[in-house]
Amino acid sequence: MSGSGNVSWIGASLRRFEDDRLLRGRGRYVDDIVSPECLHVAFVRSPYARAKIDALDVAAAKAATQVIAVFNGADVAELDELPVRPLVEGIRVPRFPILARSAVMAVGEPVVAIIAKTLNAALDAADLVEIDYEPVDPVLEWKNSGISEPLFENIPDNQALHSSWRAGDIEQAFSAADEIVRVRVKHPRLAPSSLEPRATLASWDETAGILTIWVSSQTPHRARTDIANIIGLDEDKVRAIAPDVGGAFGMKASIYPEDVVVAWASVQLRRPVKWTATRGDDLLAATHGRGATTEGEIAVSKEGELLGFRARVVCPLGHWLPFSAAVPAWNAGRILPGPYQIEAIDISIRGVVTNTAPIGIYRGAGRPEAAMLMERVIDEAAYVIGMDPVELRRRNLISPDKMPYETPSGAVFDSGNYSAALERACEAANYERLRAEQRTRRAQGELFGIGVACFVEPSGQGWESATVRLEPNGAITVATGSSDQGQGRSTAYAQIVADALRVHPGSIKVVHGDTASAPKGIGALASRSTPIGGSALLRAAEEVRERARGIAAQKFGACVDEVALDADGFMRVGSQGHALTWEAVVEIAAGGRGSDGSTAAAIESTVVHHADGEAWGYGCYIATVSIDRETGVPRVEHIVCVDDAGVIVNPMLFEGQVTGGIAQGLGEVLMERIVYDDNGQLLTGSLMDYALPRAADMPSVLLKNIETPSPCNPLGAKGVGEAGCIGAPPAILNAAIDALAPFGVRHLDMPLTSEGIWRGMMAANSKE
Ligand code: SMO
Repeated sequence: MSGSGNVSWIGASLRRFEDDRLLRGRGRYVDDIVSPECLHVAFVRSPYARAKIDALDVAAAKAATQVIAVFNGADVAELDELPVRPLVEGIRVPRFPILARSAVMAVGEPVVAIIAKTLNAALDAADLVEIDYEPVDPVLEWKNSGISEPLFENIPDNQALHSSWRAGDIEQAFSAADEIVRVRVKHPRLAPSSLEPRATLASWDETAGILTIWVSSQTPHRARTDIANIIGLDEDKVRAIAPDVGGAFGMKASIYPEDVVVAWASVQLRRPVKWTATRGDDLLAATHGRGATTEGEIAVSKEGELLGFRARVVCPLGHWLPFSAAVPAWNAGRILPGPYQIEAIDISIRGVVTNTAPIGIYRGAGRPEAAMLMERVIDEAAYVIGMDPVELRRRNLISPDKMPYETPSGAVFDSGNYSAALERACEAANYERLRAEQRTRRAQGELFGIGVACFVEPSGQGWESATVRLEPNGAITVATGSSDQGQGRSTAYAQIVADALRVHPGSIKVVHGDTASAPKGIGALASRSTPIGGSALLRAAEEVRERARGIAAQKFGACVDEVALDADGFMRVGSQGHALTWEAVVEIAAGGRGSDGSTAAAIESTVVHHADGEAWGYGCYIATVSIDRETGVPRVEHIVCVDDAGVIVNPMLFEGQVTGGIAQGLGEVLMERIVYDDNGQLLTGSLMDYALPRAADMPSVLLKNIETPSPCNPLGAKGVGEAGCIGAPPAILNAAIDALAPFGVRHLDMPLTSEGIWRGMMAANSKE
């Protein structure tokens, strides 16, 4: 606990403490954990998108060498189903068995689990399972009418969720408009593609009656609760540990049927059981992201006043619902019309079941869908009324004096200056000069476009927990319910506590991801970890500090408000005496207790912090794109990003988050796409077929920020983890369409493949 001088650790670009270990290959991921006598699982998965199972023969697999057990749907029929958050009223949840019983509903659905002494033995035995399927035509997209055969009895129209938001006089707005502008956006399905695929290891301790499950999860506490409920154990008999997790992006926010099988099999067989997904397993049966079709209609006056907005969002859900299945649709609906002041709205969302892999939350989870629709329709409106797209935005952004602003859909934007973000981005991009450059380059025959996008990013509701402990040996340990998947949380959290306790962040040990040592938490998702998780830590640290101050006051014979804390320790204000160091405080607090061998913390505080409201980050991005006239190959030349994440704990982590988000957003708009054929067969089952962006695809980026503290949490922080993949796609798509404006092209589909762009140019050419 060395002194820290008078520097403030919040706001310092500290290098990540975790990197030395992670970059040297010393990370410990689930698959690295070796358990003696561990069994391995192979799943036999459905080769059909939809089929009845007529017969199942596992005799040969059971008899195979080194095979310990073979389980099918009948064996796990007693287990409960995976839980779904009932976020949207009236949500209808498809019945989903842990292993398929009489029917399969998607390619990749687990049907049989083979448990063997080695993985290869399990995989070999999987080939011996005989299943007779009777294929049925799958439902891959929602059809407005003519549902011939519903997928689930309780969902007769295949529509699992529906909701709407209406405000203002929408009819009046549309009849008063000079122009009504419509756009339609089809989001490709995406694979979240974390570096580490899913992995689960479960170990049943017969003596203690405890099941320990190591799971690559961003929500270990919920994994514990869900696994315990499903397999019928008390929650306190299950310990979940998320060790190092190599990325998650929403894909690891729910447990999967495979996790349940691993946990249940470990209890049944009284042996450790491990399963690690391959990349192919994840492309096939982990949650996908996006996939929505959105339609927007905006009523605009000649002067550029946005009078009214209608939107319809249809989200495919797949054949089972992960815990947060309703989030993308719900977020998209409630966030629209984004950062613009439009009084009259009519927005509806629906989620539909399909014979495909489930769609879950994926970095942004509805925020990118809302931003894309809004930014496309604004650009089209600007084009139709002949106004510069920046100017149209400038006239309609919610003005800072309206903050906090209640949107027509009932969300409350806590703080911010959206216009300042737009002006800052224009300044940083040198917007006027860019337009001049565009005229020059166009005159030379180049296809060069400029795209702007403004967006908002809600960063979570509810609570998170934290414990701060002064250990008897003087160490400071902090534990958080908000776990880490590579974001650098240990460093950022140590900075927050270091500031409150006036110690060096390197002296703080951050513990997370283990239900046995961290207080119950929600987990790391929805951009909430810093605003809510960080605020819980700040408050716990302040409680510890105040208790220590009380001890110091007693020692000095002073009132608490006469005691100040600085890097040397606690001092009586105005006195020249020695400071009482943290070590000394610990000694006093532990006084007497050490003698009975107690290892209880000297001072400890646990706080469950409930956010006062939702902190809304926001930003404005400007992208430039050039397109090769002969081949249609697009090149993103530059992106300027202005983000407001409120108070920034670590600017280097902020930059890392925004840059990574841009890379994922760039993949989304330029190249990524999950493809099923008409029979529901996955055509993008490997990274040879599913295109991820590479380092060389990244344009140069210029990151700027505005710092408006959020009034919703004591840190003043807002989320920024999803910003890059909310702002970058619409800025890039708008830029690509602007590049083709000389052809009269007003629409391009994502992803922006050279083929699609070339066809767009050809089609526009032939119309002339
Ligand atoms: S898509 Mo995030 O993990 O809420």
